[in-house]
Amino acid sequence: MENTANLDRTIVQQENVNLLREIRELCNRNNPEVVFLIGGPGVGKSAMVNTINKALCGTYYEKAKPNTRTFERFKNCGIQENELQGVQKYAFSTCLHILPSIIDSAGNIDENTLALQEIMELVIGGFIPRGTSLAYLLDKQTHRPPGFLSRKYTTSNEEWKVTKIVFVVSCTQPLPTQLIQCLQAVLAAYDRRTGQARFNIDVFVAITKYDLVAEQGRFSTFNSQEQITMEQFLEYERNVARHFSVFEHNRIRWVSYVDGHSGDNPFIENIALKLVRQMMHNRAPEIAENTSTLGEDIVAALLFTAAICGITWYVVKRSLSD
Ligand SMILES: Nc1nc2c(ncn2[C@@H]2O[C@H](COP(=O)(O)OP(=O)(O)OP(=O)(O)O)[C@@H](O)[C@H]2O)c(=O)[nH]1
Ligand SMILES: [Mg+2]
Repeated sequence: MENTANLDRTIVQQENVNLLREIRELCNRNNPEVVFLIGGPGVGKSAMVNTINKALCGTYYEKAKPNTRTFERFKNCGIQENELQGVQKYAFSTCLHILPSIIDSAGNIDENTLALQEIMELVIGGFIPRGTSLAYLLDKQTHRPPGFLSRKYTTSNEEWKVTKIVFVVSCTQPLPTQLIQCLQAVLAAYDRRTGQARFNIDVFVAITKYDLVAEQGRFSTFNSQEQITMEQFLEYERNVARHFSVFEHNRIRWVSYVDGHSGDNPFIENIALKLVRQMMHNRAPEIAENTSTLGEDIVAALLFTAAICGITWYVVKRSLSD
């Protein structure tokens, strides 16, 4: 039994080396992806940042702190070059700047309001400076007409425009259905002039704390009070599928490094590396932008004709008076 477990571990370790190699190959591009973690309080967003950081740099650091209250940015998964160890050092020392950047946010309560939609839009557009408190933004919107923050934050940082979203839910907490609708409303927005979608963003759902599922048999569970059964987990997964129209491969069963897990765990890192690989795949190309509508084309043609007539009239008039 123990031999089988060791064999499994060795196979996964080897697979992780291959994943690191694949991720390095995916670094052959110009700009890093920007991944925005959205979810309710305490679902494990910050633990996820730290786990990705560990899987990609080789050592565990608590980069993202618990009880997040602000919007925090982790450039290149929060890794500094001098932190890279072993295989990871070999893989990424020359392409660290292409690894995805991650935005960790304060947990959102389960609501779908215009105020929250505006905040999400601004974060996605790269308008909210790092370190800005979510409570501050919500407070600013109180008693003010919608659009106040859009007038306050007018400068977008290209480097922080979101390209991928991971909606983080915990299998031990109720699904935040209002928050899901809030995000869906934001992503459904389109340019009223051109009819084109405003955002071209892939959405993934990470179901965290999979280690708390009693029968999963791969991860040790330290907190038996919070445990759920596999049947409950599968029902949760079906519920996620009902509320998100994401394909199965965009749903991830996630486990993070937390206090209970000591030492390296190749199974945890396997999940993290697969997510990073998915994050680094190219998005579907944007439809070529055609900003002019038929009405605008007609107006442009009329203006052009008027200008030609004006010039001709001026030339004729001058030649007659000469
Ligand atoms: N068992 C288990 N616990 C986890 C996992 N991920 C996070 N936790 C625990 O869940 C709690 C909340 O984790 P955080 O990462 O701080 O959650 P968060 O979503 O960032 O929370 P806020 O910043 O408050 O919104 C902590 O006690 C973590 O140790 C996991 O995969 N398994
Ligand atoms: Mg947090």
